[in-house]
Amino acid sequence: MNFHVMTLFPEMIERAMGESITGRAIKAGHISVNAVNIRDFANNKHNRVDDYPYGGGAGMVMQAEPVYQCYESICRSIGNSRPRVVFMTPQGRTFNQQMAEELSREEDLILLCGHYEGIDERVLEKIVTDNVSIGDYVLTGGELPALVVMDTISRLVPGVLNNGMSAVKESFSDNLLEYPQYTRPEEWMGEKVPPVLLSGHHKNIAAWYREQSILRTAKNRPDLLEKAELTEKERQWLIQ
Ligand code: 6GU
Repeated sequence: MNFHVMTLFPEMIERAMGESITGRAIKAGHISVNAVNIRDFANNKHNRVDDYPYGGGAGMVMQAEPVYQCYESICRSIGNSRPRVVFMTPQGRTFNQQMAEELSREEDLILLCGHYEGIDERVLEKIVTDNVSIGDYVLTGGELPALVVMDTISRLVPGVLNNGMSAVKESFSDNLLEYPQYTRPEEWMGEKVPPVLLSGHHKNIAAWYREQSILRTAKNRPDLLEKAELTEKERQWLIQ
């Protein structure tokens, strides 16, 4: 997976993606991150890329031309292919695991990060294929959302996670939240690890995990529970 990020803050993207699991994935060649500064495509000597909005109103608007030239430059760098362009905007569709799975099948992805009050609609109409938000709150720019989207996609790319299973069976793939985890010591601040986990009885352990997942989902995300595939016995157990 090759990520290309159009941004006014390329260091924010490079620094964050260079750490931890995504950093290791870059070094191993499983993913690449190409952060391109939209300001490098400003067409005036002051390197301005924003201007006042027509019609008035608060704030500034990013101009169409620098964004478009930045996009063309990225496309030229990958043999004139035209990858999907994901515009990070609070007006977009709310990002979820299913969207991440779909996007992870692309070879190249362009992420466009807005700033100021927005971007001139005309360039958005020309290049954007997907409008994506990360939730119902407003951030100062699209960089953090782009990082969220790239991180989520990266861990789905083959080879990025060491354990081949861990990307598959986790929260949201089955609409159930993860069960609680414990490690040494066996007792901490007077609190013991649930005895079943020390029993070595794998069938009982699997049943306990399932039970805990269902309880957690019922408590924190009842909306997910409606979509989860519970047996009739499990549904009865939950309402008793
Ligand atoms: Cl994608 N951008 C901004 N600026 N704010 C957001 C967002 C995106 N998603 C949620 N809030």
